[in-house]
Amino acid sequence: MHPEYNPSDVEAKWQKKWADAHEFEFDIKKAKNPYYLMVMFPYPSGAQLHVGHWFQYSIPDSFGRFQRMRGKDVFHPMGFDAFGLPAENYAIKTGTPPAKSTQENVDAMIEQFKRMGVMFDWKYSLNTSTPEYYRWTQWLFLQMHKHDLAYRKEGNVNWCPKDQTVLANEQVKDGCCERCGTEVIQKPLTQWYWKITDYAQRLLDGLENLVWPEKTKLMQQHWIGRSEGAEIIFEIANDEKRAPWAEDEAPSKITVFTTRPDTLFGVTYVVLAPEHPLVEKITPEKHRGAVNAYKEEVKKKTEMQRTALEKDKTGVATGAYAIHPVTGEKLPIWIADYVLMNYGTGAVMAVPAHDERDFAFAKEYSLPVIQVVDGGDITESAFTSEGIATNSEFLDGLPTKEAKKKMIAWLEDAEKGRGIINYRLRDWLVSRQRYWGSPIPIVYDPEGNPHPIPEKHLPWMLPTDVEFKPTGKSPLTESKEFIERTEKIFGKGWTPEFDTMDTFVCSSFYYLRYLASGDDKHLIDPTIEKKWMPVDMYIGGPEHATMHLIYARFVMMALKDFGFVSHEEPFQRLVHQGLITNQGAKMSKSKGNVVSPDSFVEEYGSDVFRMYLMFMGPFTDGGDWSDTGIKGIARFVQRVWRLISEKSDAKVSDSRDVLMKLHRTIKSVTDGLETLHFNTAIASLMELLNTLESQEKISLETAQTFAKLLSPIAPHLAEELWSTLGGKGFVIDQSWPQFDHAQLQSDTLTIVVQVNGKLRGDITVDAKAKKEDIIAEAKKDPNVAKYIESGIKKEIYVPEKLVSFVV
Ligand code: ANZ
Repeated sequence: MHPEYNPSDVEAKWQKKWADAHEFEFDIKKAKNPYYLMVMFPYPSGAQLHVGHWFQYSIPDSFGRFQRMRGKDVFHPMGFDAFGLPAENYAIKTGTPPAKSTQENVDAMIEQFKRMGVMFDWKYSLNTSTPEYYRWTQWLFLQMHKHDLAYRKEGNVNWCPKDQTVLANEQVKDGCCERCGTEVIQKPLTQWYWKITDYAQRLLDGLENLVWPEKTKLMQQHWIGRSEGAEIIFEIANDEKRAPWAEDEAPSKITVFTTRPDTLFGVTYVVLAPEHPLVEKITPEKHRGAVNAYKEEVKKKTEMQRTALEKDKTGVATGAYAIHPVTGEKLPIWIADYVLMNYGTGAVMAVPAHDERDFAFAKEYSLPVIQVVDGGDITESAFTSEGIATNSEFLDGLPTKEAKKKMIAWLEDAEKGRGIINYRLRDWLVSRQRYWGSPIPIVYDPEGNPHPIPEKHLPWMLPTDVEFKPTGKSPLTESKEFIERTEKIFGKGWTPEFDTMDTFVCSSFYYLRYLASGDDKHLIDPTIEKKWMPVDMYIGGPEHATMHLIYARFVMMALKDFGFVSHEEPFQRLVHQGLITNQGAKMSKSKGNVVSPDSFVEEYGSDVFRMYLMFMGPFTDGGDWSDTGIKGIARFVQRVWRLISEKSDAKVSDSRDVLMKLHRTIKSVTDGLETLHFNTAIASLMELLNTLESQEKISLETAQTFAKLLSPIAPHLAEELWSTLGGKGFVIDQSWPQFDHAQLQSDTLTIVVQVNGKLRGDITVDAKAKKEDIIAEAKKDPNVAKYIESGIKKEIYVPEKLVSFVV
């Protein structure tokens, strides 16, 4: 009788054996059959790894182990996204300098990762806040600058009053700071941007060949927001009572962006965004009071409040008029907050009959509504679908698509407009007024002109003589050392750029730096890039659908254009893990509902804990935490241990039924792991266990196969089983079991027999039996026989399933 399986001894033993044998040390140069597996790296936030981390990191490790046993050289590195607000806020709270607390947290996390038994080779790790890493963040900035993709612009930016920093559009969620939830305000500032908009079309086109969740691709499409339409020029009516301006400054036209040029004959007024620079110039004296008062009111609203469809429409007339480009009719010019300055041209031709917001506005202010598309009713609401043009002179009778084309051709001909493609995507605002980030490698001459810092000065060190508390000004302005360093290198009166970079810059290329570990000469060696990129499987949360996952694609494309990499897309296959919740809520420290895995790992071992998380449901679904089922998994482990240690026998061979069950299990575990349905893989191993337990003895070969199948999902247990069975080397170095098609089929079939549609019995026949023999057999069944005595009118045979008699 073997003793109970003791996970904590066994797991420590195998972790040591793996380490002693350098089992998971990797060599990217030697690998022959590369498979690059990446999981989005964590923030070292000081928290202990919680259940959600275990879910996110231990399960992909199982996928990696599976690919390794299938003969792939699996490169599965892990690093730390260490710059940014979480680490900085933690440092502020605890009073330790972020460099120190970050390093402590990283070390603590590495220890916890080791307890999981994951295959990471820490030699390939990275930490984005170290000078070795951020010199490349800065190098990337210089490359962007060199290729005219980095520029400085003054404008209204999103400002978080709590975090005291600028935010990119992507970091504003429903008008609030994505990190702290504070309502974001607009603030005029001069900031650095990267021209991601130059890549809008390529970012859209590239999506097609990626094996990504459809929903994520749709979110990116929506974020990039391609609209085909036209810019149309409306002359401004020359009105005596207009605002006084010098003759040469006279604004003469408004350009609008529309996706429905076919509705041009239905325009009844024109709307400018309240911030539009023309407003001041066209508004006659008499209307200025009302216009300015309205502009003040609008300043208080967030973009979200302004654009909500269901909100009451507000606006004021400017008193100026525009001229319809075709009919020459005079149209009033209004300002209204539903028109935004930062989309299209900040001006709209309003077609109340066919646009909901224009419809609501026209009803509110009693403006005319003219139907120009047939096919729907406009008494209650606008008709926004396509239809047939009407009331539209030369467009009449044309379906919408053709009417658009014809209208654009007319406008281009008359030089009153042109067809254009508009994207919702905005350039990426990369500067931040915070301490804990990579300094932007720019210095200013005494006249204030920016100059890139020559590469030989990289890494451009983040100074340490700084109070890192946020004050609204960049904390780096306080560093004496930073200012002195700049003057020493560049000359008297020169100043450094005080802003640091958005942390999304750090994570936009880290997939390349894992492959360039220790290389401080190149971003990445081109032969290695060719061999390893793109990442074969990237796993991470769906919350990164737009930010990180668009930035990384943009940076890879730009690096390809600069000649540093050969591929254009970083991540070929993408999977989002589900969320582990606690009573329905996301686990987070601030909510105080974080579940620590420690006591469970202590009691049951890390294999049981990992398997239990897998068993909660499909990896992509996540689930609600509850510990009620963990004992069931622990029992499974003990049963497997007993089975293998007590029943396996080298002298025994298995029955046909046992072999069939085994091969069916190999098939379903393989399918389950390939598709990340670890729960079904475990369920079929449980069924196999039931079958094997019912045998007197099982063959050594079957027992060994069981250990191999278990190896990706319960790595320590599997090693222990393997060595108990006398297996050579590590089980993780064995090749993955193959199933035999011939063994999947049973020798016999069970056929049900019906009489007049009612079930009357079932028969067992040879799998190769002929139709006639099966029917004859069915007739002989005693229960069937008594119902067919009266004589059979019809016989039906559904192969491998049923025989049906009609009497
Ligand atoms: C006339 C029109 C008629 C429009 C019609 C729609 C339907 P997407 O598809 O999102 O690109 N628009 C343009 N610029 C705007 C701005 N700065 N703020 C608010 N709305 C703006 O939307 C383009 C449409 O949104 C444009 O087409 C314009 O209204 C409006 F039957 O022009 B349309």
